[in-house]
Amino acid sequence: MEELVHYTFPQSRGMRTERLLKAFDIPHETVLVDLENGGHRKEEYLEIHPYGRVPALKHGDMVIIESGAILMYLADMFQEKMHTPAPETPERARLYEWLMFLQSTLEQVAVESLAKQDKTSGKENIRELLAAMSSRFIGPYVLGDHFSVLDVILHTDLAWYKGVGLYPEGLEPYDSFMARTHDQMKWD
Ligand SMILES: N[C@@H](CCC(=O)N[C@@H](CS)C(=O)NCC(=O)O)C(=O)O
Repeated sequence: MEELVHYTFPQSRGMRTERLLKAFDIPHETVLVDLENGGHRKEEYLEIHPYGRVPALKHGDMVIIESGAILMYLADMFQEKMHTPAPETPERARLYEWLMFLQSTLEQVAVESLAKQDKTSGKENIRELLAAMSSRFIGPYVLGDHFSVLDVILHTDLAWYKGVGLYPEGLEPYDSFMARTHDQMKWD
């Protein structure tokens, strides 16, 4: 396998890709891009990521950016290990739905509420959206019987919401899901 190089920084969207690589023991090199000191604006990094953000992933000579795209790339590359559903199956459809939901719909609500410093209504909006999506949670893991890429991303995103005070406590199946998947996440 050609080497994987992950460009990231702690407490960034690189957490999503980092957690995925860690949870499934995918060998890779990590390059820390120092967001606090302008490492992402340096010319050498702009050759990796054209608009200077993290994460990015280099696989051999190919570079892919955008955390959601990287997740799907890795999910296809390690299809068996990550229990990625085959294309054109209902489970694959659920995977696409959830990834887009988490990265666009839900993240937008979170980012806006943090920007407005209105965590109370942000948390309530998140609760409503997650409650609605529980109909798409197959169980015991999101896509059914196996711990997959989607469980890692849902866990990582919900852990981030917990960290910033936006996690809607007491909502099932999410509270149980977080407890059930904790060890599989291989937190440091
Ligand atoms: N949609 C992108 C967002 C990437 C992003 O905004 N990353 C932030 C860290 S969370 C960043 O690199 N910020 C540096 C900057 O905006 O200058 C993704 O999911 O990869």
